[in-house]
Amino acid sequence: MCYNTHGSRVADVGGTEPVNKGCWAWLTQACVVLTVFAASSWGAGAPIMTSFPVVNSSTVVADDTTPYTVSTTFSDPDGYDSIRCIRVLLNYTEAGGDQNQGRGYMNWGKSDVDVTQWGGTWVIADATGGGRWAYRTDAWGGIAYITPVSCETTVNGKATGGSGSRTVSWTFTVKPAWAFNPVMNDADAWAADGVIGGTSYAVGWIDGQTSFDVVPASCSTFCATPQPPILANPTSTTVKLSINPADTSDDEYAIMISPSVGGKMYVQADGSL
Ligand SMILES: [Ca+2]
Ligand SMILES: [Ca+2]
Repeated sequence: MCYNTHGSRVADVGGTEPVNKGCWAWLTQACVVLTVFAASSWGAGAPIMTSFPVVNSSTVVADDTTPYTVSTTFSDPDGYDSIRCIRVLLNYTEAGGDQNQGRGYMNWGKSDVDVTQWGGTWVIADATGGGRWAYRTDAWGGIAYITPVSCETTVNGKATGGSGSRTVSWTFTVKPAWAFNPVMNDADAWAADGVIGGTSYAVGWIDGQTSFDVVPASCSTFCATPQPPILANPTSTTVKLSINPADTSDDEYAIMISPSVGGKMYVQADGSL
């Protein structure tokens, strides 16, 4: 579910999603879930996400050396010049408001005012392709889990007077502290257009749809396709889940529910989402 708030000052808070009781599914390492996004306009003038944020590898090695990118695209019916800020936050929805669960926060903006609009401590630099980019150091994981490296932006379509889009791609490396912490992750994105203090459309945080896992070293073996998990004792708020006895407990497992609940879909070690 996506959010769009017209003409408002949307701070770094997320929307809420309806709670759904969904079917259970599960994943092993490097499994990718991709949902086709049917983009639709929320009203004239507002930016529209046309490409979900995605990390360029389904398995990320936490060696703080291998570069990865996370990219997203927004279009705007007024042209790409209308878009003034695009942000990406790793595991934003999964954090459920607990900033300590974020794994890094980067953005792109037309100016320094755009990238620092919501406060906090940022390291700011020029973006390749124009504008400025920044990464936050004092919250949402800071630089404990990633080393931000660079940012590149490209445009397509019209600058003004018609639809145009902007793609932003941030390059980063991943630190060992992120390995299996948690196992499964995604990137969430946000955008705004117009001018601060004037007419502006702010698109609330949109949950990424492509998961990736973070591992301490390159995977040397991959387990076979697992059997369905075993569900038992369902109540209105709980269910008991077991690994299929045909599978080996020596493998690493991640359990996912779908659709997500409040933007959270992966079961943590303590059974919570
Ligand atoms: Ca616009
Ligand atoms: Ca997310």
